[in-house]
Amino acid sequence: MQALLSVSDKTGIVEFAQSLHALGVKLLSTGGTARLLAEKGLPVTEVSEVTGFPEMLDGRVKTLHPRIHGGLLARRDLPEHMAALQQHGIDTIDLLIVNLYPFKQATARPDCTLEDAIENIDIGGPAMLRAAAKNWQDVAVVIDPADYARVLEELKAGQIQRSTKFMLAKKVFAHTAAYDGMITNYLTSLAEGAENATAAVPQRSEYPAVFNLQLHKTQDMRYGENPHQSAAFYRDAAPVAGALAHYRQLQGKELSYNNIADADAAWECVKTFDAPACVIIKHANPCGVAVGANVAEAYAKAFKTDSTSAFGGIIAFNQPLDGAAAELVAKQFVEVLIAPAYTPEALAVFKAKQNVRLLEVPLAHEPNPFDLKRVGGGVLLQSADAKNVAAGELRVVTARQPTPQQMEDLLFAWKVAKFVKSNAIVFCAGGMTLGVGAGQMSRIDSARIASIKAENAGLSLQGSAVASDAFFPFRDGLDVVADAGATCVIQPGGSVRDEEVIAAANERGIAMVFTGTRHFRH
Ligand code: 93A
Repeated sequence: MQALLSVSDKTGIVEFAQSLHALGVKLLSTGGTARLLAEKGLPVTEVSEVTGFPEMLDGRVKTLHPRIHGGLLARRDLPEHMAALQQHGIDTIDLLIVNLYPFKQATARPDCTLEDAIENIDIGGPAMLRAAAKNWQDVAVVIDPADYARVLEELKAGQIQRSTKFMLAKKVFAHTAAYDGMITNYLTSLAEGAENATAAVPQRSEYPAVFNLQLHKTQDMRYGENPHQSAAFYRDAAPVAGALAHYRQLQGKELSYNNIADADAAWECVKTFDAPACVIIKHANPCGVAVGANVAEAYAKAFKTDSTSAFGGIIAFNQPLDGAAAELVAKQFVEVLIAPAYTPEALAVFKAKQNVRLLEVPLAHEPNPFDLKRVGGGVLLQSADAKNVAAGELRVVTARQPTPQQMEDLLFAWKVAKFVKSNAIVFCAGGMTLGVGAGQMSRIDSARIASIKAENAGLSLQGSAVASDAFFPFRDGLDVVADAGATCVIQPGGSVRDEEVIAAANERGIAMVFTGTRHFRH
């Protein structure tokens, strides 16, 4: 058996080669890798000895040769192929260990010139990788040092398993595709005139011209948003810490498309609170959000906001769900529960309700790197709305100052409003939502709906705090929330009629705070 080793990332390569040698595998290698192995006393044949050509053109041509590619591509089951190898005196290469020039690291350096980048484009490596992966039944190809151990283990046991070889080949094509994507992204994101620059070339935007998201399908769904639509869940190759994609389903029916979308909305919202919190989502909007002394209290408060809509809702907690909270939740019809953990008592409560989907997601606060939306013929890409307003950015614009209690209510309402579809109006008090107006084309209608919902729930808005995700364009919206009983308001400000709205707030004795930040959500 013959192995060819040619790696830029030399992590673990010496130990791996030593083990291969101990198993009687013949070692073939390129310049730098061969030197390293020889230094460690390993018998290694240089590729240049096999090809009869020295490494040429500053290493640009090392392995690009029929003696190498013949050994990789020949099908062992075809006598004609094997006869051709014999005729030309070519040995088979049965194991290929390659990783590529570090293009990503090179171009991440601020002083990287176009020439540096170009020199870091690997040609021979991907050619060998693709050859070996194409011939996966006969050649095992290892691109990732993390796979060295598994390959060795199987070799020691006799041979590399067919399933392992197929897995390794798939990894290669994913890798070379990503590698080419990286090169395209880099080149297409360079500022104009880059081809003539000799110094480091700046990149134009954090968004490359070719969008190269690495996704893996993890789940096929029975259907999409509606039963006549097909759907699947694709997970980022490396989801950020705390993302819903890390979920582990402990019980319950299969998750649907809408379940996952709503679970994400619930989880992203509940994660923004430090105190024990509960978020109940219906059709992508919060219909109840609350904090409490514990998760049971948070749930009880959140449920009160809109117990009618909470039916069949998606409920998330930011702290482990305990038995007391589980007993309360189990009284309502719930589709999905999300929590960082479940106590044994909580699990026992849901044992009798096997239809309830329980998701466990490790809690962490790394923001999603971006947000994307499908539009006809393309996608819109933006950074995620990760902004949390800082105390220093708040500006009281009215004669009346909010009391510390009002300020607390306002900031709570502001946090919730970010997760409500625009136009969003959110009444709150005492760490809970009282009325949520969502997804209306007019802000005044959202305000009316929010107050009607509070009334329907039997909740008083007297002395409440209200958040508006964007500015009030006219004083009419403010009048609606004041009529409903709100005594303090939080909103971005920035309307041409701010003066009119501030005057209205002063007239009605309301304290109003501007955040300077808008939270549209569509
Ligand atoms: O410059 S290349 O594109 N031309 C080649 O023929 C070639 N063959 C292997 N780069 C080539 N390689 C790459 O060299 C490998 O993919 C690996 O990253 C690197 C290992 O070089 P060395 O063993 O000299 O450190």
